[in-house]
Amino acid sequence: MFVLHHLENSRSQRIAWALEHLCLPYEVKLYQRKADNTAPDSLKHVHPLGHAPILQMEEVTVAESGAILEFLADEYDAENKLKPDGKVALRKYRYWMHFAEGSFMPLLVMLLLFKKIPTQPMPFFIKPIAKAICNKVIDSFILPRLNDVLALIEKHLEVNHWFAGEKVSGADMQMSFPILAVNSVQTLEQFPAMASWLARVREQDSYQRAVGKVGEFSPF
Ligand SMILES: N[C@@H](CCC(=O)N[C@@H](CS)C(=O)NCC(=O)O)C(=O)O
Repeated sequence: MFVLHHLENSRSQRIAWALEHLCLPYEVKLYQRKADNTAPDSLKHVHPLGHAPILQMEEVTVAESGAILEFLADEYDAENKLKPDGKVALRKYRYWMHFAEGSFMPLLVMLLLFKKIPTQPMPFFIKPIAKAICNKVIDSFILPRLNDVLALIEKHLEVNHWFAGEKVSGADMQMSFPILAVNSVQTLEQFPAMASWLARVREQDSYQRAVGKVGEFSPF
């Protein structure tokens, strides 16, 4: 029996989807976020960084959503339901698996932080300066890069049903979290291929079962 250490409203949703997709039995251990939205210290008893997701199976503890998906693919995926076996599909799978946390999520986290900084308590005369600096970073650095990322995803999904090509894979699971995060703050009207992909994701039985157990991401 797997234990999925799940922080509410978090990336662990990806792993619940993968476990459901592979029909593996698991128990969800839920952790509530602290008032500042960070993880409770109790998660550090499971892994030193205390970030979710963390998956445990007997004496094995795996952190990092990409590494967890790879672990499940290597050890519990005889039918290649998570990791495709064709050369081209595998290349796409690998690219998007890494892209999600390497190129996409850092921009979303930066955006969240730079939007949050000016709302924090500070001397009143500093606030407008903090706001101006943060807006400058958002407009000149984060948004242009985020727009490039979204355009690249849209282009890929215009000609690929799933991120790795024809079949749903771990790459869709990994990409689902940042796309849901974007979709939670803006409409995907400008990105019809991404919107159709998200609709297909939500139609998956395994996805619905996962959401039934751990919920779907919603903005803080
Ligand atoms: N790259 C890691 C990121 C893990 C991560 O930052 N998880 C967030 C939840 S979405 C977390 O635990 N945040 C709480 C905190 O930073 O205190 C992964 O993909 O697993």
